[in-house]
Amino acid sequence: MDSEALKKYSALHPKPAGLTLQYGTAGFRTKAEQLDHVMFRMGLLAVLRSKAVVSTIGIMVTASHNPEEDNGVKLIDPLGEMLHPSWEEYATQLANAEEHELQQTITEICQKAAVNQQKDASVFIGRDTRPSSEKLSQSVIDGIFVLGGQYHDYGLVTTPQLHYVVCCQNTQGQYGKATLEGYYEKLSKAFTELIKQSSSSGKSQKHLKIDCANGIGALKLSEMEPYLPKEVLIQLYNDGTKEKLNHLCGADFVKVHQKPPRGLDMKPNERCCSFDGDADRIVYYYQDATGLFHLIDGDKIATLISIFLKELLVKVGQSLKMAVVQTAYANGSSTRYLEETLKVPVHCVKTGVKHLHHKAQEFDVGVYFEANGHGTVLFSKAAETKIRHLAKEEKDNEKREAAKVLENMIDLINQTVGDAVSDMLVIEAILALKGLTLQQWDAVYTDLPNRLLKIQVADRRVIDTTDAERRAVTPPGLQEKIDALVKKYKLSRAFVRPSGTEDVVRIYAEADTQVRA
Ligand code: NG1
Ligand code: ZN
Repeated sequence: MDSEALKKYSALHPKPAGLTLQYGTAGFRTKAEQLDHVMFRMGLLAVLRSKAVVSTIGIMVTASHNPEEDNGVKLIDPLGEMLHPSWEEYATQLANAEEHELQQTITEICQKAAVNQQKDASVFIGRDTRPSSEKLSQSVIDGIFVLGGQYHDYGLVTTPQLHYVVCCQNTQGQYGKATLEGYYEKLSKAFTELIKQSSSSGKSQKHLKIDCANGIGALKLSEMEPYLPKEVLIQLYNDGTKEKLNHLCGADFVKVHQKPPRGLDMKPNERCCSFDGDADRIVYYYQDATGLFHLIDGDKIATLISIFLKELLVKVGQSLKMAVVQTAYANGSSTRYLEETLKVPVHCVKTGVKHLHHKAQEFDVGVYFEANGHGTVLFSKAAETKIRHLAKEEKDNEKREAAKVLENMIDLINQTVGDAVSDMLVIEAILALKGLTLQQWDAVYTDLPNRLLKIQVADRRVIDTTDAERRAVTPPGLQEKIDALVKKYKLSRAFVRPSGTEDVVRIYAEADTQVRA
């Protein structure tokens, strides 16, 4: 390491005095003007991580659904997963080191994490459409450069696209080509194959209105459109040419406010969906004939996908183990439907995609979604091999056809992370194949009335939780009070937990009526 160069470059990206930040569930996230030094230093860290695991590492500049003035950064591990938890602490240390401690902190990380500094390093970079993202990604590049790492700047990409190319690169192309064309080709080929088999011959494919949150989703969907079959009619709204990113629109806005986004004119029973600012979340919705708004959230998406996959798995007749992974925020009706009607095991884990992803890896087919619309499906290597073999060799027609559908689902789903574009195509394919309308999908179960609030307290860390964040162990007496309230109402459930991404405590409750919730 050239310590003079490090000093010189670091001085160009000074840390504001007294500022400390933490690498949380979503990496670093705060006002964009506070992040320049963090970007430079995450460039450094990406090089160290790359040397440590001798693979390409991804680094994404985005603050997802947060306001346009914010920004953030997160690292992507070799197979497209979130950064390993043991390195989150190094990220925090490096971001908060004072200028004169920087070199020493790097040396310490190298020792603790057994980084062989002689190894080559390779980093893939991506960014969202925020006005601050381009300059901030240049700061990342400075960090990579000063430690002698190689990099490829993918420029404007969705978060899931960067996860995808990182995975492709590190699996020597087994997962696909590490380019955006490769991504579009793989997904559109699988999608085209799938809807070929739909008898409604594209009828139900028509007119999907997509609210792109004025973000990257609009750009990337436009790029993808030429690859998609002609029958797919998507109309893009909030494409970022007029309004601000995430402002009164996007998946988070629609989910939180349970109302349509601004800038999308919705007619009764039209199929609509919203992406978030970096296109890793999606929710569907429609307005019924009486003007009532119906949200179809991540729980209903997980349910639709589970119904579809379960049918296929039964048809192929292999004993492949499928499960759904949820968080405490999953609506009680979805859990009950999955367990009691569909007879699929459901597991509840702590909030945060890394926990869901990790749990889902335990099954042959692991479906995971957060209620807010972030999720995907994971297939074990063994399951994938079996399915691909059956799709080619199976003599029984029905079994072979079912295996082929599963094979295309495997290719259509972005298994590295939740992906709004991929999830949207999965949902559209399932609706077409099953000939389902949004209303029919929505009617699979009825959500329990619920309420999600946040409050600011002096120190949110006084609340400690257990049982996948569903019970508070501290402060003393809190859980007993919640239990006493919950006992009074039918079908009720409530919990509080400190947020991992904001300085707030979240309060969730559901019951048989809205008033009781
Ligand atoms: P926190 O702030 O820890 O509740 C929020 C979301 C999560 C997840 C993360 C990461 C809710 C209630 N919580 O976590 O689901 O998406 O942000 O972005 O939506
Ligand atoms: Zn996002």
